[in-house]
Amino acid sequence: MHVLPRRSLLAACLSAGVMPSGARAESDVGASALNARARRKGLFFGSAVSDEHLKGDPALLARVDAEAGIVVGEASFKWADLHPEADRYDYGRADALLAWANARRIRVRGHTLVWHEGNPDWLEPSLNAANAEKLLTGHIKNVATHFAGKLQHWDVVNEVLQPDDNQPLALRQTLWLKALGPAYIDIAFHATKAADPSALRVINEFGTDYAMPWQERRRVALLALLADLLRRGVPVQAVGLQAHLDAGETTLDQKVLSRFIAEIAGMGLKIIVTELDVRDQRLPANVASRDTAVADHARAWLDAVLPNPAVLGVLSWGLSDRRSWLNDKFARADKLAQRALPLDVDLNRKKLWFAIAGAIDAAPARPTSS
Ligand code: 9MR
Repeated sequence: MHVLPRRSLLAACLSAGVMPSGARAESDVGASALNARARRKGLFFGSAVSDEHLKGDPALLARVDAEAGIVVGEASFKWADLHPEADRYDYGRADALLAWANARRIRVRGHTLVWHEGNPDWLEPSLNAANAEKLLTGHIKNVATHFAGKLQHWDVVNEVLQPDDNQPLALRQTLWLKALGPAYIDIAFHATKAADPSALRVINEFGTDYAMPWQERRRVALLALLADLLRRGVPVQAVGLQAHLDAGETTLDQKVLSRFIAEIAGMGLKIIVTELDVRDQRLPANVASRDTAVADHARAWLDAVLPNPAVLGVLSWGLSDRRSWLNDKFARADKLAQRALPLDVDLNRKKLWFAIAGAIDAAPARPTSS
């Protein structure tokens, strides 16, 4: 019975757009957690988990358990982790994440089979036009077979676009493009399907969030690439939108974004928000105003994306500000930690958590929703 007042307090706070002061992590997990809310709409919510957390942060893992219906390894399914030497695979870290998730009935997505980063040192120097296809299909066959039937999705290729590189189809100039040409994408999707037909096959991409010209070029390039792949029967099934957002960016245009989503959906593809976080590098230090700006920005983005029924769910790139790649790549000048993720360093829910919850609550229920 004591649950009712707490839930109505939360509901009141949500509709007022504020977070209850003194809200405590331990006191409000459970039915109102993000994945539970998402499930009510036929969506999912999940988070990236790093190996460092899996090994040494049980408190954070307990919050992931409470909030997430799906997890993704921040690094543990990349080449560097899985394939450290040419003739050796190491499934230790990825299997540990899988075992942790399985024990909690949390699903797992695989990230990623092909990327120009996250590769072992041996790979690029040993790659040439003659051996590249064998290396690529060999890796995918080994890895996707190892996890066959155990993963919800595979990011088959990651970040393949870079219009500034002036390559065919606006593809990024990478080790794989140099060795195999654009066909490397086809090869990767076919090999993944052959090894694990059940995981949803995703092309994962960043930089399609804002109306500014360089992101407009990336949206146009992605739509053209998808059309090309589908026309040639490449078995791509979904687009992953990373959603590394920037609260200091002023060109978020919900109409542009929802039209883009609708174009992807119109091709018969699903959409997953795969790496949501909100950079606050350009915002003043004040925590309360940073949190509000971050939350409002994410809410505006999600409100443009979640209404489309092709969108399956959302994952954030980490659950708590205890760790974010943004502090390495986009460090604030004042050296303060970014407040980019739903929970703060003490694992308390922030305004961003409430913004995600509100956007999920506002999304229309999917027809498959029970
Ligand atoms: O957050 C990840 C960081 O810890 C790793 O060092 C890095 C290389 O493996 O990858 C980061 O994650 C990236 C993701 O795999 C793809 N999209 C961009 C993410 C941030 O760089």
